[in-house]
Amino acid sequence: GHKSFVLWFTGLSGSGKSTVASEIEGMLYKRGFSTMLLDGDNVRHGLNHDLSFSEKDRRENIRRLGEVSKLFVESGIIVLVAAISPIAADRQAVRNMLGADEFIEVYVDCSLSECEKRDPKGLYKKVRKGLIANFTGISDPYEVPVNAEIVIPTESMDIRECADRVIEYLIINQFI
Ligand code: GGZ
Repeated sequence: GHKSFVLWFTGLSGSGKSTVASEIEGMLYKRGFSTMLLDGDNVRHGLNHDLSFSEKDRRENIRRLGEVSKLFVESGIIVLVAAISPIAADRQAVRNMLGADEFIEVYVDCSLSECEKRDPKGLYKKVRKGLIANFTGISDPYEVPVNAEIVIPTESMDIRECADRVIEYLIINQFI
């Protein structure tokens, strides 16, 4: 069988992490692979419902997503994680925990102005009204990855092209 791994999608709210991850999950399914998609926003309603958006709790959010990913990887499943994961050191900690050959960082690259224009959940509007504090990219930091294995520019490429780029990476590097 193949070696399992984690595709870790990082990027701003509204950058397209969940959309691209779920497109890729569908493509992997068609190729016969078992997958698990962990979405930060969803996991925060269950396993991580005790966590806020403070720096400390975001770190704990990422740590738990990493630990859960590791369990799935050990069972042979391909894991896709979509979480803002704004702090480089927190992403690096997951990379170290998993082993370099099991962690594929995917930077979902989209400018703040485009994310704000999309505003799929109306969150940026609320932020501008002063209703949400510590919002990533506006009143909270986002550290752009400098060592991501894959960069997908969701502003200039459509979802399908972005997903294809990731699948190509996996094939070329013999992950699938
Ligand atoms: C950032 C926030 C915040 C604040 C609520 N900052 O685009 P979404 O809505 O669906 O996804 C975002 C989600 C972020 O959860 P993560 O677990 O991915 O974040 S992190 O990795 O930083 O722990 C957004 C919503 O929650 N949201 N408040 N203040 N995003």
